[in-house]
Amino acid sequence: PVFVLNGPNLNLLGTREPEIYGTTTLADIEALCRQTADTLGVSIVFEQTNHEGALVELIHQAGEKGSAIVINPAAYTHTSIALLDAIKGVDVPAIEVHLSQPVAREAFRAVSYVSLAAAGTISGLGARGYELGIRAAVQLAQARAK
Ligand code: CA2
Repeated sequence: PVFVLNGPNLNLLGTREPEIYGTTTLADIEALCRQTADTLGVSIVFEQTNHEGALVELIHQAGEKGSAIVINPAAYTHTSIALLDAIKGVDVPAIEVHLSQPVAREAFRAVSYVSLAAAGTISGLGARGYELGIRAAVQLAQARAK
């Protein structure tokens, strides 16, 4: 499976700050991801957690049981060397996804530790970024398997 991982506060999507994050809920995004995976003939594991260590463990699981990672690390993007090291430590490609365009926002969002290990980043396209992220992740995983 492709592991689609979501970081802190993304469970609140669709309830607040619609001007930044839209009205789409995380359940809507999960449905879009499952639809995309079905179209591509792959399975997904879809998880959200507010805990940094839990994300580290999910990345490890993806390294053991998954073919690729699509991750929106949310605020941990800008702070977490632990997530960076976890992605570096597993042998599967990771695509970083953001709903908003972090570099166009506050200065502290311009830095991404996760980008140092990600194969690519999709930002600013809302929920559609997840679909594009899954497509990119599957292509990278298939290219590796050849
Ligand atoms: O644009 C993104 O996807 C972010 O990863 C979202 C994070 C933010 O810290 C990153 O800089 C960019 C925040 C996710 C929290 O989402 C909320 C949604 C509704 C209400 C409150 C928070």
